[in-house]
Amino acid sequence: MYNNDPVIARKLQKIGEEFGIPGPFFTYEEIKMGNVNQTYKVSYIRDDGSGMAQIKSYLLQRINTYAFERPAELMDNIDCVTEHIRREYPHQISLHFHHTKDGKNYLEDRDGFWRMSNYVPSVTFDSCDDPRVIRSTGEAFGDFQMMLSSFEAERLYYTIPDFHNTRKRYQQLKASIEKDPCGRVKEVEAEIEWLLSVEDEACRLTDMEESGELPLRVTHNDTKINNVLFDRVTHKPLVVIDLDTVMPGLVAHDFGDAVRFAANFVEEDCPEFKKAGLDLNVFWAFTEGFLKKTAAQLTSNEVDTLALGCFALACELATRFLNDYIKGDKYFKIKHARHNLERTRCQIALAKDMMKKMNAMNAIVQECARRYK
Ligand code: GN1
Ligand code: MG
Repeated sequence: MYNNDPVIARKLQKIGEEFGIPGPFFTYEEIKMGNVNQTYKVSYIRDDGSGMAQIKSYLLQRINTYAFERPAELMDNIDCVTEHIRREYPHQISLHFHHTKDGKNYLEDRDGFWRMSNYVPSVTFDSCDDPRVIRSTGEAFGDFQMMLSSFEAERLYYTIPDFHNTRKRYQQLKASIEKDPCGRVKEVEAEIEWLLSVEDEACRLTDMEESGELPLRVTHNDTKINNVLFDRVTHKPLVVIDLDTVMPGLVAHDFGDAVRFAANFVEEDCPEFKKAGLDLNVFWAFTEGFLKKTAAQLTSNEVDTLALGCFALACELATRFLNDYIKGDKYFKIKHARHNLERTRCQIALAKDMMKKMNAMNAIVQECARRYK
């Protein structure tokens, strides 16, 4: 806290003022969690009512406008969705965004596009093999989707069009390979070759979506386990966060993205990519939690595509990381030069392992769906 850069502190304090948050400003801490937006926890000193000082914290985020080209629409989506949840499920903890003097839930200045929300004291997990936490994560994402099942999808903007259109992701990758702007293609020929060899299987879910075989729902679309906040003591889920990509989508997108992140033996960017693979125990626990909340409402077509969704999402993320590597690391935040390449290799190793385990994954899905129907 004493290492705060005074220039950044002053900047964040000024933004807080724009959102009507009075001083005195105490401290800030950068939360290095997401790969796209920049997040700070900012803390202020408050009187607790008896003259004693207490700390009150908020979350301040700068939206990455390279990823989100129309951030005001995104904030509109978040407003609609959180309002719906607050109205229909008043006991559910939710995110509240502060408004500026001109009534907007964001602030645009020359440094970017900012938003400010309440800070929920909690703990998050980047990885976890405690089956209770994993089952709860499945329940939290299942619940989130069910809470939005009565929300009219047409009210939402597509914050990133074709976000889970795996075919388009492949097309974008191929276009970058063609241009090879940084001369990196030579180095990643093996990765390209493997990804192209499974293109049709990776895109099968997208093809089914396009042909209308699967219902469109309102989905979260970024279901990493660290987007669920848990109680610090009981480890019960409190709230699902990061609503930037809440849009119409498929249930298998949410299921698949959660599994490819949480059920990998290693973290998403592990340099020892050969250790990546699907932990069937974690998969089982997540599937149980998710289907406990959703099975009654899912069509049998949807259930049948859940395991495929995991493979599709692992391949989709591999194409996105590789595309970004080839383009010179423009989209995802990187910590070192080969970060996106390591992420790519990890997703490919995971997808290969999923191929081997597809029968087991499908059997687990069917068994849980039967149990919770
Ligand atoms: C990005 O920023 P974060 O960590 O919430 C990305 C997801 C990826 C993820 C990979 C808007 O999410 O789609 O799965 O990185 N979000 C966006 O770690 O592109
Ligand atoms: Mg996100």
